[in-house]
Amino acid sequence: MTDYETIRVGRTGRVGMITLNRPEALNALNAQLMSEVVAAVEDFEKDRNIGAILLTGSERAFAAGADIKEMQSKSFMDMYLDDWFSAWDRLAAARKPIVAAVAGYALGGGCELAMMCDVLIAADSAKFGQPEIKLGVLPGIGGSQRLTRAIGKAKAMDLCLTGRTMSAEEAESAGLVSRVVPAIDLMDDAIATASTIADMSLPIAMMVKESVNRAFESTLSEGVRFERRVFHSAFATQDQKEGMAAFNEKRSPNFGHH
Ligand code: CO8
Repeated sequence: MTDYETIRVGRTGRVGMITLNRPEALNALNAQLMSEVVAAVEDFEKDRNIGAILLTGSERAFAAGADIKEMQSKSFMDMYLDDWFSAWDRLAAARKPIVAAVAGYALGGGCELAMMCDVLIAADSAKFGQPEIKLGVLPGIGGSQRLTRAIGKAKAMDLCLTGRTMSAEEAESAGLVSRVVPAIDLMDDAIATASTIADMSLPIAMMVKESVNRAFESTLSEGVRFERRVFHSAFATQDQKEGMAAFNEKRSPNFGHH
């Protein structure tokens, strides 16, 4: 397995695990961490024995944002020519489901990273926010778009314009997170959730992710049409035959992921 310096990578069953690991900087996202996370995700994407990815940080911080020390002295052309942080788009484009397990700070790029994932499980200690405005910048890896789609304009404006943080409880009632669990249960819950997804048929789970995401990128009628075509194509898989046979035979399905 590749040697990484800013993340830890492992697997449990069919779940690929990525843990952000820059404790000295509250997991601030620097360029190295971005390349390592993206490389690890892309390795899991290619691996047929992986059905879902779990991304997490530490108890204190999922990630406290993009690395301010790394960015401070950069010029407009440094950022523009390098298309700084555009590689995160490759994580957002991952086709296998990604579960984010968030404890502590998920601020700025950390909140944006969590929002690129598909199922967001928050510890009751989690704090979300887009405080970039306090640094004289603004969200830069999708926050102004994904947050607004997730929680609506009024709350997104409030968070992005004041830079305040939002508790896990508020984030759940606003629709940002899938569910909140006691901090002590976070990893067990997130692993169980990722394992449940990973044990579903892989092609169908990928189709589900693609179809739900379509809701953000198309009109309702286009999205419904897309879903219908994907639904029809599910009947080309062995897993559809197995899933429906198992139901009718009153047993658990044994998906072969093809
Ligand atoms: N970048 C770099 N270092 C950080 C960051 C960060 N985002 N956050 C924390 N650290 C470092 C601190 O500097 C400190 O290091 P040191 O011990 O060397 O001084 C260490 O982590 C511990 O942090 P604190 O001592 O500050 O810990 P506290 O518990 O007192 O406070 C907070 C925790 C409240 C999370 C505080 O650290 C904080 O406010 N951090 C910054 C949060 C922030 O503003 N995040 C947004 C960053 S900008 C961004 O994310 C833009 C994304 C889009 C980029 C797109 C480019 C195209």
